[in-house]
Amino acid sequence: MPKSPAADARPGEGGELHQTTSTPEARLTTNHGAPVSDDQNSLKLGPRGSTLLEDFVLREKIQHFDHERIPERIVHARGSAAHGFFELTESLEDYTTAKILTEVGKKTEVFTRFSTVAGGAGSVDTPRDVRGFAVKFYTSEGNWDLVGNNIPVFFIQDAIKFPDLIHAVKMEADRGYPQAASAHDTFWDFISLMPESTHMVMWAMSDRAIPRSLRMIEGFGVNTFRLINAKGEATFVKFHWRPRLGTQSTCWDEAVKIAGADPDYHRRDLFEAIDQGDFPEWEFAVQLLNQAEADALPFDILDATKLIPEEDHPLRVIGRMVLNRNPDNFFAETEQAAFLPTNIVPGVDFSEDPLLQGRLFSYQDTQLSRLGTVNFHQIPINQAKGCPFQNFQRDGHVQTQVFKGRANYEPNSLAEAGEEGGPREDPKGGFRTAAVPMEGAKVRLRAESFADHYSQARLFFRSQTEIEQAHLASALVFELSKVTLDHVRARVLANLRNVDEDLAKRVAGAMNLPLPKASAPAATPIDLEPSPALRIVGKYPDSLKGRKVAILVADGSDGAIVAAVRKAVEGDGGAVFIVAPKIGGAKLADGSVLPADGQLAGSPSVLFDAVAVILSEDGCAQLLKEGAAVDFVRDAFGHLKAIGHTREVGPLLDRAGIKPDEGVVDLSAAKSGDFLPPARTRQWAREPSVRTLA
Ligand code: HDE
Repeated sequence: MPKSPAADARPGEGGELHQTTSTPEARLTTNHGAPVSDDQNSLKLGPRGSTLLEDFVLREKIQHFDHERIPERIVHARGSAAHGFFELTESLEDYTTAKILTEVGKKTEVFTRFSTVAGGAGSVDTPRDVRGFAVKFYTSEGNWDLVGNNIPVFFIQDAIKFPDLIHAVKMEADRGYPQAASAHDTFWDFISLMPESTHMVMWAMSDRAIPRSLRMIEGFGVNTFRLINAKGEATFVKFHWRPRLGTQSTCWDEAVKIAGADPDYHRRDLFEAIDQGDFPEWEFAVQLLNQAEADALPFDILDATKLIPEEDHPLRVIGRMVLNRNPDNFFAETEQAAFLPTNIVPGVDFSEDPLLQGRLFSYQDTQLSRLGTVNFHQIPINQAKGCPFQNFQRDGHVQTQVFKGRANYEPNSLAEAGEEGGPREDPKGGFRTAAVPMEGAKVRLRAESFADHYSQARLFFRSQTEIEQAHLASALVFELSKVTLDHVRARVLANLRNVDEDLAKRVAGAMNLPLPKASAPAATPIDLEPSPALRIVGKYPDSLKGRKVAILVADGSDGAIVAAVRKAVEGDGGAVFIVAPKIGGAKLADGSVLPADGQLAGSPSVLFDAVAVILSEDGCAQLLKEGAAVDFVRDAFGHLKAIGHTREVGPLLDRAGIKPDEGVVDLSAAKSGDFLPPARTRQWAREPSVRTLA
């Protein structure tokens, strides 16, 4: 009986192919096993050619290379992933029969892929964008894919608008730019005409869309699902992931510079953290609502542009996810991973959310053009590893399983003749759709209960701290200033007036544009109780765990101060990165050489959470001539980071125009530990002195 190919691998029977090995006797062969005698020279007529068509070794190698690329994902093309496990800490057995949600203490393998949405596979990691947060749980009842984002709501209410949304945000059709950016005409044109997108736009303009690290983002299932218990009762559920390292972001100017300094900033950060045993972890939580509670919400629980405030329906933490293993091969795993919202387990069910309903078709379908075969579930990363899969589906492109016997249909009675008859349905344990009563006429209509497009946009904006509101307003100014169509800008402003008068005024004022008449909302917005849970400022964790501090040194630096800062930072859970003008390191005052982790020009301060500049008088004099050194401290200051420094660094700080504040710590005078409190957060109070915010 066919099983998960990984289970019983035998050559020719599916499962893993012979891997390349690095033992001395390992022999280079063609794909078909013919040993290769010379991998340096093609077969020629004489040493100077011509090359012969007969050279099957050359042809096979080049042909395989020619076809190495596959179509990238139509959205979420740029992604980074890791393996790990999920562990349930609290059972939901009153609500669901799903084993993954009831077997406390059981560890289930997961593969989690994070992504940006708009950019291509080779685009940078730090654009202003939503982040995908897709988790594949290899459960004992089949794969469960929770394909979410780091923002709990979506731009549109109905799947039929998805192609329009994505066409609008991607590179403009005639010119092929901008790449990985929403700051352009077509995106804002679409947004301005789709008021339902306003709530998500608030999130996308907030600092959540420029995360510090993939290890520091929240995750949300976005769509409403149902849990089904043993009695067949249904409960609405929203899924949440909360990072142990807290939700942290970058500054916009910083994100832009990181894009140049390290386009792989997030991918590298995730890979290195896991490689060094610093495993990222998330809490898994649910919000549960029965029908009466759902009916009492001031919006429709099926509307994906709405969230359920935590203050009204608290999160219940039921498990954790740890990512502890990097993929062995980026293409085989991260690229070929196929996430499907239709991958669901008994005890969990969909809701009628019209966005989710469309997703149920799209993901399965897109894999055909991306992975090229209906058998994409046989690719190792996609196999149902937690359990066997067996059915009567056969053949197709790249079939890797060798099925035995004649049973490829059902019902059959072959077992009565002693032959293998194959699997049968399981009416008790199999997946069952909740018998939710429904009736109605066939219509193309948007429910009245979906009409309020502004109340939650207002809720989000008004729930933010002043700093976050200013960042959000400034992001709108940045994006709309890149828009070239006056009428589009005006329409966005007209819509913003329904969110918050002050916000609209600030954005218009910062663009020097008149405030147009407010647009007419489909439903009058209401004032909801602010939700402090929606803020991120003021919630950074009280340690440097997961963060990186750069120490800039040069010849003559004081090794004792370097050692003290290193001890303090590492003692607080942070990592230290030594930056020096030369990669070979710096000769310290005591004559010893301190090796560098990075050279100054290639290690700008945008890549770190805080910096310490430990220079002698001579060292500082030398670095005054280096633009990269001046930028190093100027950017650190501009990006609201703590700067620790020796007294001799004064001239460099002056050159960078820095007026020391509480976040600038003289390490010659203070204890190195004094550097820690400012290093653990951003110096928000400094911001008005370094840039004008809307
Ligand atoms: Fe997706 N989405 N999506 N999406 N989505 C894809 O599937 C789609 C939506 C999300 O790491 C595609 O395999 C439609 C919401 C993530 O591989 C595609 C609609 C949310 C990923 C697709 C949505 C998401 C995708 C492209 C509206 C948050 C990356 C490649 C009805 C809950 C998964 C692929 C990965 C990927 C369709 C809306 C999250 C085209 C039609 C809402 C994280 O099938």
